[in-house]
Amino acid sequence: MMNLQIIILRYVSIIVIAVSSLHVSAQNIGPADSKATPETVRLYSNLKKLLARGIMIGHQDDLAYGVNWKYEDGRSDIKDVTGDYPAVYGWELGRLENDAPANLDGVPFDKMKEYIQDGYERGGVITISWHLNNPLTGKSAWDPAPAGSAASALPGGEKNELYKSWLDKIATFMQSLKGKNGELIPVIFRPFHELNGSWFWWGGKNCTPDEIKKLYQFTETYLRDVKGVHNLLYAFNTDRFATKEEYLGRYPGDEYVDIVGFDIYQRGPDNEKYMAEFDRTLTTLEDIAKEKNKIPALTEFGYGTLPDSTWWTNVFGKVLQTHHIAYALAWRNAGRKSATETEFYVPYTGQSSAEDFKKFCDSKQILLQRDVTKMKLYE
Ligand code: BMA
Repeated sequence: MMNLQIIILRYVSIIVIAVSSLHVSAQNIGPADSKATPETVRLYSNLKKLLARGIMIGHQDDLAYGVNWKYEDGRSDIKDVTGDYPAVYGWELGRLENDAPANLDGVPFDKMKEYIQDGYERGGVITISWHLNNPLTGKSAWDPAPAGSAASALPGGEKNELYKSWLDKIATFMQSLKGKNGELIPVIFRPFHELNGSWFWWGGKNCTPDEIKKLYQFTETYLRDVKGVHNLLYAFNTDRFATKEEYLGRYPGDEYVDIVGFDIYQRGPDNEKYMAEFDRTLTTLEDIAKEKNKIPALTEFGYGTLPDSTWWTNVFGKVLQTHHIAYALAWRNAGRKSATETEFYVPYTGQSSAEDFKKFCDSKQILLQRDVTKMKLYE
């Protein structure tokens, strides 16, 4: 009798262990959305494979405008300089929540849709950020006051209905992105970025870690389970950070995240200081990604107006190319913003770092459009 009990117990525990390990591996093989479309699942697994091959270069608003030009069909500052488009195309939905015809940087949403389709048809990757207004005050993403803005958007909060109506518009936009055969275009969605800094209402001192975690979770579950949006991979991203603990302090949980990233800009001429910090944060990011089985990426980077003609190969690339991340997205080439301000992060023809950028991009490890077209990331 005793022996039989032991045998049964042994079998039961073997079955329990087998089932739970199946559960763990099931969690690890697919994206956070278990109902993600086939193209989205393929992009997810191909991004993981690509880590061994190279790093894709991306650019925000690349097809819409550059330094000294706007809305010229087929044009791109990266293409002007290197002969090829970027592999990753960044776009931004801020003001979609207000039913505005164009985003906060003036890009019309209908044009943006066409650019997204163009990039996807070429085999490129699409990522979208959202500098959404403060739901509590109606002012911009940079309006930190008053505390409680993030909590107001949660269920039970006074702006939850308003926030849901914003997400309805995000869902409609995402579900309107279709390829030639009617399939949904996969998008790496990057809401609530730089959430360890205090410049947005969703970050740093302006809300508690618990509030922003809940808001990230609510946003994703609402889009996925209520609105049925299944063409998104979710990127979690901080700004520069000091420690792993800081990085994970506002992390919503493994079941909500596909891509882990951070944003870092070089500010000022101290290359050594920037390189040391960039190297350290990339190493920590890779550790976190490995531990959590996520895809690491540099979700925004740049050195404003590129004053160093060999920055790409001597500074940025020298560090980047010792790491394995899926992509690095340069921020937008807004060009002349006012009499005193010009903004760009990749060179345009004739800019002093243009030759060096081309050299950097010529490296086998650095991937532009043509490289990823060959890799067929959606198949
Ligand atoms: C910032 C600048 C702004 C822009 C904002 C959102 O870094 O480029 O001009 O409005 O991003 O795209």
